[in-house]
Amino acid sequence: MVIDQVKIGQVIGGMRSLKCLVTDISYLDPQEGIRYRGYTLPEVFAKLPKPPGAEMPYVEGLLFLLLTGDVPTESEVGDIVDEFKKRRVLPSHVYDVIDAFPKDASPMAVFSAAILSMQGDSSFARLYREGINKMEYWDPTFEDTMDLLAKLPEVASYIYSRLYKDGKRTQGDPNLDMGANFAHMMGIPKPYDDVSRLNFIIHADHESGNVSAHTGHLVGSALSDVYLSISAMLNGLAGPLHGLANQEVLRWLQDLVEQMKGKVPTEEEMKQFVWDTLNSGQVIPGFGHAVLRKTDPRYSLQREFCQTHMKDDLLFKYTDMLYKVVPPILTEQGKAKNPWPNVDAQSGIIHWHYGIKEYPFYTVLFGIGRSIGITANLIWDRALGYAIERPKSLSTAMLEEMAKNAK
Ligand code: AMX
Repeated sequence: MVIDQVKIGQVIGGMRSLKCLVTDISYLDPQEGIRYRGYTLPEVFAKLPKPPGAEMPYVEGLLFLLLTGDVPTESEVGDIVDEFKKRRVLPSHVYDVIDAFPKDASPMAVFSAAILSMQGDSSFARLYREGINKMEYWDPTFEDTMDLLAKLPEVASYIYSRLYKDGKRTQGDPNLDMGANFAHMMGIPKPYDDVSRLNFIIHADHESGNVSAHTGHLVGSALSDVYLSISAMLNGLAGPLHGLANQEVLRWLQDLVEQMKGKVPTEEEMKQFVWDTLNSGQVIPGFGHAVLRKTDPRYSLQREFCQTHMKDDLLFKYTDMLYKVVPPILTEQGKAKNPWPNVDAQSGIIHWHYGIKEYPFYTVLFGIGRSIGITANLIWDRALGYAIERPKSLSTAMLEEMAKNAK
């Protein structure tokens, strides 16, 4: 049955909107934003169990929801929290790998390499070598997922310490869930535990056609294990048009703060700054989206958090003014198909507020969250026996010939 037609514009234009992937984990509606297993993000945040006293749900509960489609009970979440605690400890060579990078290395490159360095522990790779039945592939993929997700906060916080701080290894706290433990290892007090939970949950999945999710699926489709697939997807996430955009937002805002000598600009001054950026041939970071055609609900959830916890923050005031000023300007300019803000317009300023001032690290935080959705997809890819990817390429001359014949 035909479900789509392929246009030349899509073939040379990044396969935009081509219906050629399957996932049941999430669906991105252009008007509504992402749904995880059928639930909008506000529903996810309302339904998932929360740690005592927390504003945001357990990240571990999201993994349960993405894998099963069911909202977990407190005790089901508790099981995953306990499993993660058992699997958190890093092999000592991971510290050596991180230490081997120069201090000015990209934290995404270090993150990707650190994950790759644990590939020798893959249960899937070992059992595959031993001849496991393909009906059982999903099981060691699940084990690898649990092992890797449990370790990501430890890896990331050590990269932060090594590249930007004193290089100390902070021990995880066995009493804490994933979000709170990450805040603890980063040495940032409350409510950064809730920031971590919020951040990991909203970044977890965005269908499977975006660069990071698609890379994870593509590499996994060759039966490469979870470590190889997640390391690869992080390299795509590191690109300026994808995960790196949140640091671009901050760099761009800091430029304006400098120009304004720390004052809040008037609306006119802000409009001028936006036009100057556009007129110099640059994009407005944090605005626009390949699929979305409205304000990103991930932006809105972070904005609500900022309004509750940091409404007097200077950068939040700037960001809020941009929300008012940029969409009409992008509409007037008439190029961007979506003039509304995306997730990245807001996330960097929250981490900055709580003391993470090293922007290159923001994409690592995105990467921890994104790993949850991609691994959930990989487990189902193995369970359903999805095929290795192999789309067909044509030459430009062939496309020209086809266009000529069509005329
Ligand atoms: N500012 C200025 N121009 C923009 C723009 C923006 N924020 N968003 C899109 N445009 C321009 C494009 O550059 C393109 O111009 P061109 O015709 O001269 O090449 C034109 O509008 C049409 O682009 P589009 O179809 O609306 O967007 P796209 O699907 O090609 O790209 C995206 C989507 C996100 C890369 C783009 O909107 C962009 O560059 N935004 C700024 C960077 C950003 O915020 N990235 C984060 C995305 C979310 C994520 O993955 N983390």
